[in-house]
Amino acid sequence: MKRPILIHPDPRLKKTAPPIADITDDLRALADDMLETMYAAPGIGLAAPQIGIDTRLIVMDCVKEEGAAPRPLAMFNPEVIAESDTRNVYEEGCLSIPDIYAEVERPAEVTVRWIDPSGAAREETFDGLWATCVQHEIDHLDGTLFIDYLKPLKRQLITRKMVKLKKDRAREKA
Ligand code: K1U
Ligand code: ZN
Repeated sequence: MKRPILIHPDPRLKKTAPPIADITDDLRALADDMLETMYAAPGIGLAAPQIGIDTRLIVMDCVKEEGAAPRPLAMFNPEVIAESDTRNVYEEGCLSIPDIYAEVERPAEVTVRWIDPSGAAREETFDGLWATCVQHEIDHLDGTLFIDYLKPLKRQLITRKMVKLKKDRAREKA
């Protein structure tokens, strides 16, 4: 089932989500819903707080090549356990901040540990877009948005745009 995505500003996007104790069938179903929501958006990642769920679950699929097999990942309690000194600048977007893109600098490679839907512990080193995306998604679990890395004036401008977008959307609905 596709879920509605929260738009910034929203207090639920600014919270630190608590860790997951057990991977239940309900959480596996939530991961499936998040992947469906992400692909439909379309996007390359999604974190549970973006659909108003206060838990440490992210999904992503950064396969870009036309015709290549998809690689959906659902990560419970993901954490960065190592990062490279080399850094990468990528123009990021966010499904909670539609149509806004800005350059963000982050470690170029990160090693992430997480629990997969079967309950197994996994570890992998990501680079390129995968590294950018997984850091962006883990940030969501800690209440951080990519605009938090921008200068305050730019962030305020974007926030004002989003307030207007939300008002316009609410008016269209009424
Ligand atoms: O977390 C999110 O809001 C999803 C976000 C992830 C992300 C994008 C770019 C850099 C870092 C993290 C998105 O998916 S925004 C949409 C997007 O980037 C995209 C959409 C369609 C095709 C390709 C990319
Ligand atoms: Zn985002």
